[in-house]
Amino acid sequence: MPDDAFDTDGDGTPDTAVTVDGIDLVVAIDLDGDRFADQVLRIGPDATVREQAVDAWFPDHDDPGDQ
Ligand SMILES: [Ca+2]
Repeated sequence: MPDDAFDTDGDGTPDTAVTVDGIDLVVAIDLDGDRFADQVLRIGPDATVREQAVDAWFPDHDDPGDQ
């Protein structure tokens, strides 16, 4: 999770990051608290929500040198 991620469940660990990719809003959610996104939702300008593969958005999310 990036430093500006939100703690939506109040446990002190950021679990949700919101960013913009082009004209889409992208929401990355850490479901299990390991600080790596488990679910990525892409919200288009027409408000449709699509789930996106996490690896497509964070291809190097398992790289320990990436933090
Ligand atoms: Ca996780």
